[in-house]
Amino acid sequence: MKHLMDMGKFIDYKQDLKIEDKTFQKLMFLYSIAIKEMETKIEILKDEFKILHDYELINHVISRIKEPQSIVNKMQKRNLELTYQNMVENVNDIAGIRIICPLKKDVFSVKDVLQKMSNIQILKEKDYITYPKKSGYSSYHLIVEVPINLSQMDIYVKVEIQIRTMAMDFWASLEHKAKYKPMLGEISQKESKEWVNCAKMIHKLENKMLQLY
Ligand code: 0O2
Repeated sequence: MKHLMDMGKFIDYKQDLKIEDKTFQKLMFLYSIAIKEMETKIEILKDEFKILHDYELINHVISRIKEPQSIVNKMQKRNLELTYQNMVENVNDIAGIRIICPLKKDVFSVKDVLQKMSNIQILKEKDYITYPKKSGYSSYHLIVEVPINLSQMDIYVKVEIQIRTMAMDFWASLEHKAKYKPMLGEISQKESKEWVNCAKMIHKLENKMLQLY
């Protein structure tokens, strides 16, 4: 099994990381193929449940390649030297896919199916649904490796998959805008507490609606 770091023939990992360089673009290209491969698998799963089982397991799927500057910021925040090797080995969410499910039980069904897929490797799991983050954030995270078929070899590339309900996504999307990319400076402690309260309310509402459903 070969990994991205085994692409030394095509990628010079010893160079310093520069987001405008060809090497950076080559790596982003490989991450974008991994996204396409994983997205296809998830779309098939979505359609299988819809068509064969008459059940909406997945509401929608979104994907993105992390912004170059966000990659650099993350590495600097972790005091990592800006090299391609450090990027490939330590930044796990360059290729990211988000799966939005209607209900909490669907989130766990999706992760069970992904865990059983024969051609992907699960590297890491974080269950922020059973154990939400201090911020109130809820989601199920998987770091997986997906094989991409290149002309000369198959390579396993890391993809972060976030699985969450529509209600969790509603909270996370707004909170992310407010907290992670602040236009008007840092948010206050009081505001942070309010976000946690909102997460708790959403959690309660979601459980209540699930019972009704
Ligand atoms: P963006 O803009 O979404 O890319 P890892 O190497 O994956 O183990 P990491 O990256 O610290 O370590 O993992 P973590 O905290 O499990 O997950 C990071 C991602 O989860 C974030 O990506 C967010 O997308 C999401 N996330 C984590 N905590 C919160 C939170 O409190 N609120 C919201 N809204 N989202 C959160 P990035 O890189 O921060 O940003």
